Amino acid sequence: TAPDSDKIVMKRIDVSQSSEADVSAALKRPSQKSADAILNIVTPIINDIRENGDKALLSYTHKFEKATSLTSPVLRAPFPKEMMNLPAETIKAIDVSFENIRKFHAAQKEEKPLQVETMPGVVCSRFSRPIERVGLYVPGGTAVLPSTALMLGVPAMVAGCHKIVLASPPRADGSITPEIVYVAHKVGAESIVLAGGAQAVAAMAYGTESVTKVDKILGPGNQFVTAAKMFVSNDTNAGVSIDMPAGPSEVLVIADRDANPAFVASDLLSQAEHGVDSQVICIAVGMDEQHLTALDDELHKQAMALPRVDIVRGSIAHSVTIIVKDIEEAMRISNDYAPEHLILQIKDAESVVPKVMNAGSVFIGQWTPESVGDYSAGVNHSLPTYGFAKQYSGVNLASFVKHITSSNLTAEGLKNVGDAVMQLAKVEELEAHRRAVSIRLASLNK
Ligand code: HSO
Ligand code: ZN
Repeated sequence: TAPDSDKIVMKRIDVSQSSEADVSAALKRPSQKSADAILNIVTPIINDIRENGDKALLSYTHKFEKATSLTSPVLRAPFPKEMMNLPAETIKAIDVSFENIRKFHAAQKEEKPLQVETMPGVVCSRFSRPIERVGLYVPGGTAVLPSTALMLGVPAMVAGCHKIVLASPPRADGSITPEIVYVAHKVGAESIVLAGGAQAVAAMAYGTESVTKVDKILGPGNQFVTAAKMFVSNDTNAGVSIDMPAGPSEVLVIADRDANPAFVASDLLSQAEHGVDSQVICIAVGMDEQHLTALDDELHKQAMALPRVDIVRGSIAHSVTIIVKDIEEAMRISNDYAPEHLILQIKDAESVVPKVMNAGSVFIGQWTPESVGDYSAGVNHSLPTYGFAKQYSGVNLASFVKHITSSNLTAEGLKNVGDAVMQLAKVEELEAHRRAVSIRLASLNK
Protein backbone atom coordinates (compact mmCIF):
# COMPACT_ATOMS: atom_id res chain seq x y z
CA THR A 1 0.00 0.00 0.00
CA ALA A 2 1.07 3.56 -0.69
CA PRO A 3 2.30 5.76 2.14
CA ASP A 4 -0.35 8.09 3.54
CA SER A 5 1.11 11.19 1.91
CA ASP A 6 0.39 9.57 -1.45
CA LYS A 7 -3.23 8.90 -0.60
CA ILE A 8 -5.58 10.26 -3.21
CA VAL A 9 -8.04 12.12 -1.06
CA MET A 10 -10.39 15.03 -1.43
CA LYS A 11 -10.16 17.82 1.10
CA ARG A 12 -13.17 18.19 3.38
CA ILE A 13 -15.13 21.13 4.56
CA ASP A 14 -17.98 20.97 7.06
CA VAL A 15 -20.54 23.67 6.39
CA SER A 16 -21.67 23.78 10.04
CA GLN A 17 -18.15 24.68 11.09
CA SER A 18 -17.19 27.07 8.30
CA SER A 19 -18.06 30.54 7.13
CA GLU A 20 -19.89 31.14 3.86
CA ALA A 21 -16.69 32.64 2.51
CA ASP A 22 -14.75 29.44 3.28
CA VAL A 23 -17.36 27.31 1.54
CA SER A 24 -17.33 29.44 -1.59
CA ALA A 25 -13.53 29.55 -1.57
CA ALA A 26 -13.50 25.74 -1.51
CA LEU A 27 -15.86 25.72 -4.50
CA LYS A 28 -13.86 28.12 -6.61
CA ARG A 29 -13.09 26.73 -10.03
CA PRO A 30 -9.42 26.29 -10.89
CA SER A 31 -8.44 29.64 -12.39
CA GLN A 32 -7.96 29.92 -16.13
CA LYS A 33 -5.05 31.58 -17.90
CA SER A 34 -5.79 35.22 -18.62
CA ALA A 35 -7.90 35.68 -21.73
CA ASP A 36 -5.52 38.38 -22.98
CA ALA A 37 -2.48 36.10 -22.94
CA ILE A 38 -4.32 33.42 -24.89
CA LEU A 39 -5.73 35.96 -27.34
CA ASN A 40 -2.23 37.21 -28.07
CA ILE A 41 -1.27 33.70 -29.11
CA VAL A 42 -4.33 32.90 -31.23
CA THR A 43 -4.77 36.23 -33.06
CA PRO A 44 -1.74 35.84 -35.37
CA ILE A 45 -2.79 32.26 -36.12
CA ILE A 46 -6.30 33.37 -37.07
CA ASN A 47 -4.94 36.17 -39.27
CA ASP A 48 -2.54 33.77 -40.95
CA ILE A 49 -5.41 31.42 -41.85
CA ARG A 50 -7.46 34.32 -43.22
CA GLU A 51 -4.60 35.49 -45.39
CA ASN A 52 -2.97 32.23 -46.43
CA GLY A 53 -5.82 29.69 -46.27
CA ASP A 54 -4.98 26.04 -46.86
CA LYS A 55 -1.25 26.60 -46.95
CA ALA A 56 -1.22 28.10 -43.45
CA LEU A 57 -3.67 25.51 -42.14
CA LEU A 58 -1.49 22.65 -43.35
CA SER A 59 1.66 24.15 -41.94
CA TYR A 60 0.08 24.42 -38.45
CA THR A 61 -1.06 20.81 -38.68
CA HIS A 62 2.45 19.75 -39.69
CA LYS A 63 3.86 21.71 -36.76
CA PHE A 64 1.35 21.04 -33.93
CA GLU A 65 0.06 17.61 -34.88
CA LYS A 66 3.38 16.42 -36.33
CA ALA A 67 1.35 15.13 -39.27
CA THR A 68 3.99 16.15 -41.81
CA SER A 69 2.86 13.69 -44.46
CA LEU A 70 -0.55 15.37 -44.78
CA THR A 71 -0.99 17.10 -48.14
CA SER A 72 -4.64 18.18 -47.98
CA PRO A 73 -6.37 19.63 -44.91
CA VAL A 74 -9.81 18.33 -45.87
CA LEU A 75 -11.36 14.92 -46.36
CA ARG A 76 -14.61 15.06 -48.35
CA ALA A 77 -17.56 12.68 -48.27
CA PRO A 78 -18.07 9.94 -49.29
CA PHE A 79 -15.40 8.78 -46.86
CA PRO A 80 -13.45 5.70 -47.95
CA LYS A 81 -14.61 2.46 -46.28
CA GLU A 82 -11.05 1.58 -45.30
CA MET A 83 -10.96 4.69 -43.10
CA MET A 84 -13.79 3.29 -41.00
CA ASN A 85 -12.37 -0.11 -40.24
CA LEU A 86 -13.71 -0.87 -36.78
CA PRO A 87 -14.37 -3.91 -34.62
CA ALA A 88 -18.00 -5.07 -34.68
CA GLU A 89 -18.49 -4.20 -31.01
CA THR A 90 -17.43 -0.60 -31.61
CA ILE A 91 -19.82 -0.28 -34.55
CA LYS A 92 -22.59 -1.68 -32.39
CA ALA A 93 -21.85 0.71 -29.52
CA ILE A 94 -21.81 3.70 -31.86
CA ASP A 95 -25.02 2.55 -33.56
CA VAL A 96 -26.89 2.07 -30.25
CA SER A 97 -25.74 5.46 -28.96
CA PHE A 98 -26.49 7.16 -32.28
CA GLU A 99 -30.03 5.83 -32.22
CA ASN A 100 -30.73 6.93 -28.61
CA ILE A 101 -29.28 10.40 -29.21
CA ARG A 102 -31.27 10.64 -32.45
CA LYS A 103 -34.52 9.65 -30.71
CA PHE A 104 -34.11 12.13 -27.87
CA HIS A 105 -33.19 15.03 -30.15
CA ALA A 106 -35.87 14.21 -32.74
CA ALA A 107 -38.43 14.47 -29.94
CA GLN A 108 -37.27 18.07 -29.42
CA LYS A 109 -38.62 19.03 -32.85
CA GLU A 110 -41.53 21.41 -32.78
CA GLU A 111 -44.48 19.61 -34.28
CA LYS A 112 -45.98 22.65 -35.94
CA PRO A 113 -45.36 26.39 -35.87
CA LEU A 114 -46.50 28.14 -32.72
CA GLN A 115 -49.46 30.39 -33.51
CA VAL A 116 -51.25 32.87 -31.26
CA GLU A 117 -54.05 35.31 -32.07
CA THR A 118 -53.08 38.11 -29.69
CA MET A 119 -56.13 40.23 -30.65
CA PRO A 120 -58.93 39.42 -33.10
CA GLY A 121 -57.27 39.52 -36.53
CA VAL A 122 -53.70 39.76 -35.19
CA VAL A 123 -51.92 36.44 -35.65
CA CYS A 124 -48.33 35.96 -34.45
CA SER A 125 -46.37 32.83 -35.37
CA ARG A 126 -43.00 31.34 -34.71
CA PHE A 127 -41.35 28.65 -36.81
CA SER A 128 -37.85 27.24 -37.02
CA ARG A 129 -35.36 26.68 -39.83
CA PRO A 130 -32.06 24.83 -39.68
CA ILE A 131 -28.79 26.74 -39.59
CA GLU A 132 -27.45 26.00 -43.04
CA ARG A 133 -23.78 25.22 -42.40
CA VAL A 134 -22.37 24.10 -39.05
CA GLY A 135 -18.80 23.41 -37.98
CA LEU A 136 -18.38 20.81 -35.26
CA TYR A 137 -15.11 20.78 -33.36
CA VAL A 138 -14.07 17.42 -31.94
CA PRO A 139 -11.02 17.77 -29.70
CA GLY A 140 -7.99 15.51 -29.85
CA GLY A 141 -5.65 15.61 -26.88
CA THR A 142 -5.28 12.95 -24.21
CA ALA A 143 -8.37 10.99 -25.29
CA VAL A 144 -10.09 10.38 -28.63
CA LEU A 145 -13.67 11.57 -28.42
CA PRO A 146 -15.94 10.03 -31.05
CA SER A 147 -18.75 10.52 -28.52
CA THR A 148 -18.39 14.27 -28.97
CA ALA A 149 -18.77 13.82 -32.73
CA LEU A 150 -22.05 12.00 -32.00
CA MET A 151 -23.29 14.64 -29.54
CA LEU A 152 -22.75 17.42 -32.09
CA GLY A 153 -23.38 15.58 -35.34
CA VAL A 154 -26.62 13.78 -34.51
CA PRO A 155 -28.62 16.90 -33.51
CA ALA A 156 -27.21 18.75 -36.55
CA MET A 157 -28.46 15.92 -38.74
CA VAL A 158 -31.86 15.81 -36.99
CA ALA A 159 -32.22 19.60 -37.32
CA GLY A 160 -31.62 19.29 -41.06
CA CYS A 161 -28.45 21.41 -41.33
CA HIS A 162 -27.43 21.28 -45.00
CA LYS A 163 -23.71 21.18 -44.52
CA ILE A 164 -22.11 19.49 -41.55
CA VAL A 165 -18.37 20.07 -41.31
CA LEU A 166 -16.41 18.17 -38.67
CA ALA A 167 -12.97 19.31 -37.54
CA SER A 168 -10.55 17.23 -35.53
CA PRO A 169 -6.77 17.14 -35.21
CA PRO A 170 -5.28 14.23 -37.18
CA ARG A 171 -2.87 11.72 -35.67
CA ALA A 172 0.84 12.07 -36.36
CA ASP A 173 0.56 9.72 -39.35
CA GLY A 174 -2.00 12.11 -40.88
CA SER A 175 -4.96 9.78 -40.35
CA ILE A 176 -8.12 10.50 -38.47
CA THR A 177 -9.56 8.19 -35.80
CA PRO A 178 -11.77 5.67 -37.66
CA GLU A 179 -14.51 6.07 -35.04
CA ILE A 180 -14.78 9.76 -35.92
CA VAL A 181 -14.88 9.00 -39.64
CA TYR A 182 -17.63 6.46 -39.03
CA VAL A 183 -19.69 8.99 -37.05
CA ALA A 184 -19.10 11.63 -39.74
CA HIS A 185 -20.40 9.16 -42.29
CA LYS A 186 -23.47 8.30 -40.19
CA VAL A 187 -24.51 11.93 -39.62
CA GLY A 188 -23.99 12.78 -43.28
CA ALA A 189 -21.09 15.19 -42.80
CA GLU A 190 -19.91 16.80 -46.04
CA SER A 191 -16.28 16.98 -44.94
CA ILE A 192 -13.75 16.48 -42.16
CA VAL A 193 -11.20 19.22 -41.58
CA LEU A 194 -8.00 17.51 -40.46
CA ALA A 195 -6.85 20.24 -38.12
CA GLY A 196 -7.18 21.28 -34.50
CA GLY A 197 -6.80 24.34 -32.33
CA ALA A 198 -7.40 27.96 -33.23
CA GLN A 199 -6.39 27.23 -36.83
CA ALA A 200 -9.28 24.80 -37.32
CA VAL A 201 -11.75 27.28 -35.82
CA ALA A 202 -10.47 30.09 -38.06
CA ALA A 203 -10.61 27.89 -41.17
CA MET A 204 -14.28 27.06 -40.55
CA ALA A 205 -15.17 30.64 -39.59
CA TYR A 206 -13.69 32.28 -42.69
CA GLY A 207 -13.41 29.35 -45.08
CA THR A 208 -10.30 28.51 -47.11
CA GLU A 209 -9.78 27.14 -50.62
CA SER A 210 -10.85 23.72 -49.41
CA VAL A 211 -12.54 24.31 -46.03
CA THR A 212 -16.25 25.18 -46.23
CA LYS A 213 -17.13 28.37 -44.41
CA VAL A 214 -19.78 27.70 -41.73
CA ASP A 215 -22.44 29.81 -39.98
CA LYS A 216 -21.99 28.42 -36.47
CA ILE A 217 -19.18 26.61 -34.68
CA LEU A 218 -19.95 24.23 -31.84
CA GLY A 219 -17.94 21.92 -29.65
CA PRO A 220 -15.59 21.84 -26.71
CA GLY A 221 -11.88 22.51 -26.85
CA ASN A 222 -8.90 23.77 -24.94
CA GLN A 223 -8.31 27.42 -24.08
CA PHE A 224 -6.92 28.16 -27.55
CA VAL A 225 -9.98 26.73 -29.27
CA THR A 226 -12.26 28.63 -26.88
CA ALA A 227 -10.37 31.89 -27.40
CA ALA A 228 -10.52 31.44 -31.18
CA LYS A 229 -14.27 30.77 -31.01
CA MET A 230 -14.75 33.95 -28.97
CA PHE A 231 -12.60 35.91 -31.41
CA VAL A 232 -14.40 34.83 -34.58
CA SER A 233 -17.85 35.24 -33.02
CA ASN A 234 -16.93 38.83 -32.17
CA ASP A 235 -15.77 39.54 -35.72
CA THR A 236 -18.86 40.78 -37.56
CA ASN A 237 -17.04 40.19 -40.86
CA ALA A 238 -16.83 36.48 -40.10
CA GLY A 239 -20.60 36.14 -39.69
CA VAL A 240 -20.32 33.15 -37.41
CA SER A 241 -21.79 32.32 -34.01
CA ILE A 242 -20.71 29.82 -31.35
CA ASP A 243 -22.45 27.52 -28.90
CA MET A 244 -21.22 28.65 -25.49
CA PRO A 245 -18.13 29.60 -23.54
CA ALA A 246 -16.23 26.47 -22.48
CA GLY A 247 -14.21 25.66 -19.41
CA PRO A 248 -12.87 22.50 -17.79
CA SER A 249 -15.36 19.70 -17.16
CA GLU A 250 -16.90 19.17 -13.72
CA VAL A 251 -19.29 17.04 -11.68
CA LEU A 252 -21.12 17.56 -8.43
CA VAL A 253 -22.41 14.45 -6.67
CA ILE A 254 -24.93 14.75 -3.86
CA ALA A 255 -24.82 11.60 -1.77
CA ASP A 256 -26.59 10.63 1.44
CA ARG A 257 -26.01 7.87 3.97
CA ASP A 258 -27.85 5.35 1.82
CA ALA A 259 -25.55 5.93 -1.15
CA ASN A 260 -23.16 3.15 -2.10
CA PRO A 261 -19.64 4.58 -1.49
CA ALA A 262 -18.25 2.54 -4.41
CA PHE A 263 -20.82 4.03 -6.79
CA VAL A 264 -20.18 7.57 -5.57
CA ALA A 265 -16.41 7.18 -5.88
CA SER A 266 -16.74 5.75 -9.39
CA ASP A 267 -18.74 8.78 -10.51
CA LEU A 268 -16.28 11.25 -9.00
CA LEU A 269 -13.40 9.46 -10.71
CA SER A 270 -15.06 9.25 -14.11
CA GLN A 271 -15.05 13.01 -14.20
CA ALA A 272 -11.65 13.37 -12.53
CA GLU A 273 -9.96 11.28 -15.23
CA HIS A 274 -10.88 13.80 -17.95
CA GLY A 275 -8.06 16.19 -17.17
CA VAL A 276 -6.01 17.68 -14.36
CA ASP A 277 -8.15 20.80 -14.55
CA SER A 278 -11.42 18.85 -14.03
CA GLN A 279 -13.16 19.56 -10.76
CA VAL A 280 -15.20 17.09 -8.77
CA ILE A 281 -17.37 17.99 -5.80
CA CYS A 282 -19.08 15.63 -3.41
CA ILE A 283 -21.79 17.00 -1.16
CA ALA A 284 -22.25 14.55 1.67
CA VAL A 285 -25.67 14.84 3.27
CA GLY A 286 -25.93 13.85 6.94
CA MET A 287 -22.91 11.54 6.82
CA ASP A 288 -20.93 10.64 9.91
CA GLU A 289 -17.21 9.94 10.09
CA GLN A 290 -17.69 6.29 9.25
CA HIS A 291 -19.50 7.05 5.98
CA LEU A 292 -16.99 9.70 5.03
CA THR A 293 -14.06 7.38 5.62
CA ALA A 294 -15.72 4.65 3.57
CA LEU A 295 -16.02 7.14 0.71
CA ASP A 296 -12.40 8.27 1.00
CA ASP A 297 -11.16 4.69 1.06
CA GLU A 298 -13.19 3.73 -2.00
CA LEU A 299 -11.98 6.77 -3.91
CA HIS A 300 -8.35 5.99 -3.17
CA LYS A 301 -8.69 2.29 -3.91
CA GLN A 302 -10.47 2.79 -7.23
CA ALA A 303 -8.22 5.67 -8.28
CA MET A 304 -5.07 3.61 -7.76
CA ALA A 305 -6.39 1.00 -10.18
CA LEU A 306 -7.00 3.50 -13.00
CA PRO A 307 -4.71 3.84 -16.02
CA ARG A 308 -5.11 7.61 -15.78
CA VAL A 309 -4.29 7.78 -12.05
CA ASP A 310 -1.83 10.62 -12.61
CA ILE A 311 -4.49 12.84 -14.16
CA VAL A 312 -6.84 11.88 -11.32
CA ARG A 313 -4.24 12.98 -8.75
CA GLY A 314 -4.16 16.39 -10.38
CA SER A 315 -7.90 16.92 -10.45
CA ILE A 316 -8.56 15.49 -6.99
CA ALA A 317 -6.02 17.99 -5.63
CA HIS A 318 -8.47 20.82 -6.27
CA SER A 319 -11.64 18.92 -5.48
CA VAL A 320 -13.62 18.84 -2.26
CA THR A 321 -16.14 16.99 -0.12
CA ILE A 322 -18.63 19.32 1.49
CA ILE A 323 -20.45 18.07 4.54
CA VAL A 324 -24.00 19.38 4.98
CA LYS A 325 -26.87 18.52 7.31
CA ASP A 326 -29.76 18.19 4.89
CA ILE A 327 -30.80 18.15 1.25
CA GLU A 328 -31.96 21.81 1.35
CA GLU A 329 -28.46 22.90 2.25
CA ALA A 330 -27.01 20.61 -0.44
CA MET A 331 -29.29 22.06 -3.13
CA ARG A 332 -28.54 25.62 -2.11
CA ILE A 333 -24.80 24.99 -2.58
CA SER A 334 -25.32 23.04 -5.80
CA ASN A 335 -27.52 25.71 -7.37
CA ASP A 336 -24.98 28.32 -6.44
CA TYR A 337 -22.14 26.30 -8.00
CA ALA A 338 -24.23 25.49 -11.11
CA PRO A 339 -22.46 22.22 -12.03
CA GLU A 340 -22.11 20.94 -15.56
CA HIS A 341 -23.19 17.50 -14.29
CA LEU A 342 -25.28 16.95 -11.17
CA ILE A 343 -25.59 13.41 -9.84
CA LEU A 344 -28.23 12.68 -7.19
CA GLN A 345 -27.32 9.55 -5.26
CA ILE A 346 -29.88 10.08 -2.59
CA LYS A 347 -33.04 8.45 -1.34
CA ASP A 348 -36.03 9.39 -3.47
CA ALA A 349 -33.77 11.32 -5.85
CA GLU A 350 -36.55 12.08 -8.30
CA SER A 351 -38.44 14.13 -5.70
CA VAL A 352 -35.48 16.50 -5.40
CA VAL A 353 -35.39 17.38 -9.12
CA PRO A 354 -37.87 20.28 -8.73
CA LYS A 355 -35.29 21.94 -6.46
CA VAL A 356 -32.62 21.89 -9.21
CA MET A 357 -32.32 25.45 -10.53
CA ASN A 358 -28.87 25.52 -12.16
CA ALA A 359 -27.19 22.47 -13.76
CA GLY A 360 -26.19 21.32 -17.24
CA SER A 361 -27.57 17.79 -16.94
CA VAL A 362 -28.93 15.79 -13.98
CA PHE A 363 -28.34 12.10 -13.30
CA ILE A 364 -31.06 10.74 -11.06
CA GLY A 365 -30.58 7.89 -8.60
CA GLN A 366 -27.97 5.27 -7.96
CA TRP A 367 -28.40 3.44 -11.27
CA THR A 368 -27.60 6.49 -13.37
CA PRO A 369 -23.87 7.14 -13.65
CA GLU A 370 -22.74 10.19 -15.63
CA SER A 371 -21.06 7.83 -18.12
CA VAL A 372 -24.46 6.83 -19.55
CA GLY A 373 -25.13 10.44 -20.45
CA ASP A 374 -21.58 10.92 -21.71
CA TYR A 375 -22.12 8.21 -24.29
CA SER A 376 -25.35 6.42 -24.85
CA ALA A 377 -28.51 7.33 -22.93
CA GLY A 378 -29.59 9.93 -25.47
CA VAL A 379 -29.01 13.20 -23.59
CA ASN A 380 -26.29 15.52 -24.86
CA HIS A 381 -22.89 15.72 -23.21
CA SER A 382 -21.93 19.15 -24.59
CA LEU A 383 -22.89 21.13 -21.52
CA PRO A 384 -22.22 24.51 -19.92
CA THR A 385 -19.24 24.43 -17.54
CA TYR A 386 -17.57 26.91 -15.22
CA GLY A 387 -20.86 28.13 -13.71
CA PHE A 388 -22.38 29.00 -17.10
CA ALA A 389 -25.22 26.56 -16.33
CA LYS A 390 -26.74 29.62 -14.65
CA GLN A 391 -27.51 31.16 -18.04
CA TYR A 392 -26.74 28.65 -20.81
CA SER A 393 -28.36 25.40 -21.92
CA GLY A 394 -26.37 22.44 -23.14
CA VAL A 395 -26.27 21.63 -26.83
CA ASN A 396 -29.72 20.54 -27.98
CA LEU A 397 -31.82 20.62 -31.13
CA ALA A 398 -32.42 24.36 -30.74
CA SER A 399 -28.64 24.92 -30.98
CA PHE A 400 -28.93 24.03 -34.68
CA VAL A 401 -31.95 26.10 -35.67
CA LYS A 402 -33.08 29.70 -35.78
CA HIS A 403 -36.56 30.72 -34.78
CA ILE A 404 -38.30 33.06 -37.19
CA THR A 405 -41.44 34.94 -36.21
CA SER A 406 -44.20 36.22 -38.44
CA SER A 407 -47.27 38.44 -38.03
CA ASN A 408 -50.33 38.32 -40.21
CA LEU A 409 -53.10 40.90 -39.75
CA THR A 410 -56.52 41.31 -41.25
CA ALA A 411 -58.02 44.76 -41.75
CA GLU A 412 -59.95 44.17 -38.55
CA GLY A 413 -56.69 43.26 -36.81
CA LEU A 414 -55.06 46.50 -37.90
CA LYS A 415 -58.06 48.42 -36.60
CA ASN A 416 -57.75 46.64 -33.27
CA VAL A 417 -54.05 47.19 -32.71
CA GLY A 418 -53.51 50.37 -34.76
CA ASP A 419 -54.15 52.90 -31.99
CA ALA A 420 -51.47 51.39 -29.76
CA VAL A 421 -48.96 51.44 -32.61
CA MET A 422 -49.68 55.01 -33.61
CA GLN A 423 -49.55 56.22 -30.03
CA LEU A 424 -46.15 54.65 -29.37
CA ALA A 425 -44.81 55.96 -32.70
CA LYS A 426 -45.87 59.39 -31.56
CA VAL A 427 -44.05 58.99 -28.25
CA GLU A 428 -40.91 57.96 -30.14
CA GLU A 429 -41.43 60.77 -32.64
CA LEU A 430 -41.21 58.40 -35.57
CA GLU A 431 -43.82 59.82 -37.88
CA ALA A 432 -43.27 57.43 -40.78
CA HIS A 433 -44.03 54.55 -38.43
CA ARG A 434 -47.31 56.20 -37.40
CA ARG A 435 -48.30 56.88 -40.99
CA ALA A 436 -47.70 53.29 -42.10
CA VAL A 437 -50.74 52.52 -39.96
CA SER A 438 -52.83 55.68 -40.47
CA ILE A 439 -52.56 55.49 -44.26
CA ARG A 440 -54.04 52.00 -44.19
CA LEU A 441 -56.78 52.84 -41.71
CA ALA A 442 -57.74 55.85 -43.82
CA SER A 443 -58.02 53.64 -46.90
CA LEU A 444 -60.47 51.45 -45.03
CA ASN A 445 -62.74 54.38 -44.28
CA LYS A 446 -62.99 55.43 -47.93
N1 HSO B 1 -17.90 14.14 -19.49
C1 HSO B 1 -17.47 14.82 -20.69
C2 HSO B 1 -17.93 14.17 -21.95
C3 HSO B 1 -17.24 12.89 -22.29
N2 HSO B 1 -17.02 11.88 -21.45
C4 HSO B 1 -16.76 12.47 -23.49
C5 HSO B 1 -16.46 10.88 -22.10
N3 HSO B 1 -16.27 11.23 -23.32
C6 HSO B 1 -17.94 16.27 -20.63
O1 HSO B 1 -19.30 16.40 -20.49
ZN1 ZN C 1 -17.02 12.14 -19.35
